Amino acid sequence: MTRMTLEQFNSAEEDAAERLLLACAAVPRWARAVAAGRPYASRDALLDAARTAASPWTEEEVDAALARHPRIGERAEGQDADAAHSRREQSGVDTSDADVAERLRAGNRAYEERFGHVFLIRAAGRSAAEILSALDERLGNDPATERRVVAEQLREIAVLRLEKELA
Ligand code: 2AL
Repeated sequence: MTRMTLEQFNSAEEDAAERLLLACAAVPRWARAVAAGRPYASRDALLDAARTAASPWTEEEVDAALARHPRIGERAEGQDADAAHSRREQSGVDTSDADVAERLRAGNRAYEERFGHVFLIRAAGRSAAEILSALDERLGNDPATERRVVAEQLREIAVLRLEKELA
């Protein structure tokens, strides 16, 4: 998944740097802000800047980032860099287990009915059981609380993806 070293990222064309960032989170203002902060002295400085520029994201930015994420349990198709990230992140979710697949389908449906958008969680490092338990718990959130949780999960995903891109 590594596409660039930090040195390459620092000296890349604006377009290429922004493209790499947009695969981490589909938020153009964020990608522009992080790209404009180059050069970064270290990976940590870059990751800090990525976090800062994402805190907060506007409601519209959260919606834009959300729209690029497939449901948990649904495999992202295609060659886009963000689809490859998604497949890797969801590799711990075993949908060949019929019980897991059915519980995810039901949970996703209940969540979407309650909140009006896809259930979003940083899936990397989480098993299906952990994800299902988080889904259950989050169904009890009020919409404002849930909105904050979603934004935080999107930030976590973005920063983890950036770490992978720049190993
Ligand atoms: C995803 C995804 O594709 N990767 C990840 O960490 N979370 N999707 C989702 N609906 O939460």
